[in-house]
Amino acid sequence: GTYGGDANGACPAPSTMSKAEEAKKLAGRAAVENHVRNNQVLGIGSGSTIVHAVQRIAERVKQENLNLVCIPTSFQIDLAIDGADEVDADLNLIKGGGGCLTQEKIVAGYASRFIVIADFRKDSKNLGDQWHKGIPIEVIPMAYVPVSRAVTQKFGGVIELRMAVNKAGPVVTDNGNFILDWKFDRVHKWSEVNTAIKMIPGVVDTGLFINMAERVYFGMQDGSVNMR
Ligand code: ABF
Repeated sequence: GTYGGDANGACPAPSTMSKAEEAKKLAGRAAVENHVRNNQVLGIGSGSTIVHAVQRIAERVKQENLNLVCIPTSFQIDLAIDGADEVDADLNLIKGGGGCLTQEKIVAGYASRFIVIADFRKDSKNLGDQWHKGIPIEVIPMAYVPVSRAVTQKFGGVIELRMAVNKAGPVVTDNGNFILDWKFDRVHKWSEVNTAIKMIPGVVDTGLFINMAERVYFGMQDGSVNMR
């Protein structure tokens, strides 16, 4: 596919990039138009797509004098909006290209409604069709070797410890943990795989978001917004 990834620093070709940026804006603004209401508590995710949603929220707060509370984590969130790295036909997601998967899952998990915004490059029938950087798994640092073995022995594929851009050492998450990127070699039953990986001692969470998204807004190349 055309996806080159941006959360990890790899850049797609410039023409794709601007189309994608425009598409992110479309998706982000459409979701805010349709779901944000006065007096809500909003959970806000991370990434470059969510920036456009936040800009639209700010405009609406001014124009419509909305009273909103926006927080990164809470147990009383009405609506959470976030980006994703890949979305399959059943609205299962891969997230965590930027390394914030655990916080993002907490926010999404405690929100009454979870809406995803993405550009057209993230739309896959099966996970892996578009995104080949794998599924991020956040691990307690001392466990990264046995967790890597356990995952690949059970489910195949290869696992890499995510390294800092300057290669000086592993990426350390906001929670003080490491990230493993599991490059799977085939389509799996993701719900079962997610549960099994979460049961491995040392795993904090996975970038698989199963049955969590209620709706996804894809900004398209032709200026339209596709909803799923
Ligand atoms: C967060 O930001 C992450 O889960 C995902 O990796 C990334 C998507 O970023 P972008 O919107 O920049 O593609 O949503």
